[in-house]
Formats: sequence, C-alpha cells, structure tokens
Amino acid sequence: MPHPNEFGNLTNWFSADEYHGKRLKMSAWVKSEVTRGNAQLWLRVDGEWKSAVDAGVFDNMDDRPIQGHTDWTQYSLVVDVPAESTDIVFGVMLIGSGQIWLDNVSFAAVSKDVPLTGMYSGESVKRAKANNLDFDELAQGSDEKTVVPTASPKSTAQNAIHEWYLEPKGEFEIKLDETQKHSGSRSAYIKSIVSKPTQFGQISQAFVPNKYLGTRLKLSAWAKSKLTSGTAHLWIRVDGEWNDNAYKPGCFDNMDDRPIKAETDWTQYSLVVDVPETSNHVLIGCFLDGAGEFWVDDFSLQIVGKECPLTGCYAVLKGCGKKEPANMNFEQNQDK
Ligand SMILES: [Ca+2]
Repeated sequence: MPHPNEFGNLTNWFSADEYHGKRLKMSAWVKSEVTRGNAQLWLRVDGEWKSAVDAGVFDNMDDRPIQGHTDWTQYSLVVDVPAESTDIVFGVMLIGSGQIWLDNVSFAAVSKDVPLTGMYSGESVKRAKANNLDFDELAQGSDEKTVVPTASPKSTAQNAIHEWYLEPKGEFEIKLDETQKHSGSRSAYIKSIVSKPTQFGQISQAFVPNKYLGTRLKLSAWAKSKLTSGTAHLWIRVDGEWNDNAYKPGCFDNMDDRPIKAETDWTQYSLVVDVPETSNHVLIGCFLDGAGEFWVDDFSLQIVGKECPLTGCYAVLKGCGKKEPANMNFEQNQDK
C-alpha cells in the first residue's frame, strides 16, 4: 500500500451463522482504471479469536492486487469460517488513484479441497518473526541466485527470494544481487525494466507480532539507490481489527515524507510504529516507485521505548501531516 492517503473503501457485512464450520468462497467482478496504486477485494471472518491470521480467515489480495486498466474480471477469495465466527465482513478498496467498478458479489460454501487464498492463509504468516532479513539465507535445495523472476509466473517469482513475497508486475526485475551487499553474500535488488513504470516493484513479508504486542517497534534497513526517476521506500504496516480502514495512524510508515531519491550509497533508514495489543500481523518491505535500481539489505526489528518518536506522515492523522481540514468548500483543484 504505497500511498494510502488516497484511499477509498466500500464495506458490507452479514452474519456468519449460515457458514459455520465451512469454507467460504467470495467471488466478485471488478473492472479497473487504476492510474496509481492497487485495487483489492478483501474478506474477513470476525470472531473471538486473538488473531485473524492464526485462524486463516482473512484475505485482502495483498499478494495479488489489481493494478492498471483491466476489463471486467472475476476474482475469488477463499477463507474458513470457524464455528465460533460472528460476522463476515467484506469490501473493496482502492489504495491510490483511479476508478474501480464492482459487481456481482456472491458467496458460496466450497469443499475443503479448494485452497485458501492470499498471503495470510498459509504457514508463512503464522510465523512469530520475520525471516531472512539479511537475504543471505537460501531456501533448501534451491539455486535462487539464478532465478530471474521477470515476467515469470507469480508462483516462481514468489520463490525467488527466500521468505519474501515479490511483486515484479512485469515492469521490474527483482532478485538477489551478489555484487552489491551491505552484509554477508548478497542483497535484495529491484530494477525497473521499462523506462516509465506505472506500478511498483516490491518485496514484502508478514509475520504474527505476538512478542511485540503493546510495544513500539523500530524497523531498520540499509538501502542503496541509483534512481533516474521517482522514489524508493521502506515500509512497515501493523494490521489488526482496524483492517477495513486499511491502516491505523501510528501503525504505518512508508517514508512518503522522506523518500529515497536519485543516487545514494548504503544508508541506514529507520521507521517507528506502535503495535497495539489487538494487532494481527505486521508487514515489512520496500518498493521502488520509479525507474532505476534499488538495493536493500539487513532489515532488523527492535523494541524501543515510547520516548522514541513515531516516524512518518501517517503517525498522527490520516492526510499526511495536515494540521487543518482542507478544501472545505470543494473549490480546490485536485492537481497540486
Ligand atoms: Ca546480506
């Protein structure tokens, strides 16, 4: 979610009673004219459990957002509905700019043979910590350094950097780079392969923040850039029961107020967020929103004291640091 200050969400809900103990598939048709960012359907089963992630009852297409211009396409989200569920909440969100149309939302119980969807359904997000933060660990039996995920199927791309999700979107090459590194043998590398990318090249991973609940958390990472246009960003987002509002002030930073530009040598950046007791999972990552090359290495997470200030323009209030409400008479032009 690169620029959530431009964010729209449509939400609805109904009782989970009819689907207790069943696997539920939501299907919906979406047409998009997204000029920047992502459109994502989402589906969440609410109940008494501590973490939506543990229960495998949440999908928001974080791993497969709708981008650019697409004709009417049917998308499906599959979750489990535990017997103790109370409500099923769903919607569509546009994080960015453009237009989306939604139609024919339907729900059906499906057999357990139908796989759960999304990056919050599998083992990966049941992890209690982030992994391979220095990019020096390779998956067993793999030869990842030879994998070039450009324009390859998503499944291959996702395996290209151990423990990380990759979103090359056909406009970026994302891989490990042994020629540039801050530590060990390699770094993660994002390079645009078109002159004017319309999307983002991103790597991310999620984990369950059990040991961080109630704390203030600092994400640090080292990055190096050779950008010819645009910006590069590290980001961290803490998700919880406020998911249908996409982010909670103080729980999200993407360096929108201090992006990495042009050429920089290895520099350490830090992002500080709060992890409320009701958090479900934490996502960390980085993205290139522009053209050029970007390297990242040595992510680390550290609990800090409350005297350590929150970072970023989403720390306090939606609207990226605005101190006053704006455009109350609707006369201001959207173009800056
Ligand atoms: Ca490294």
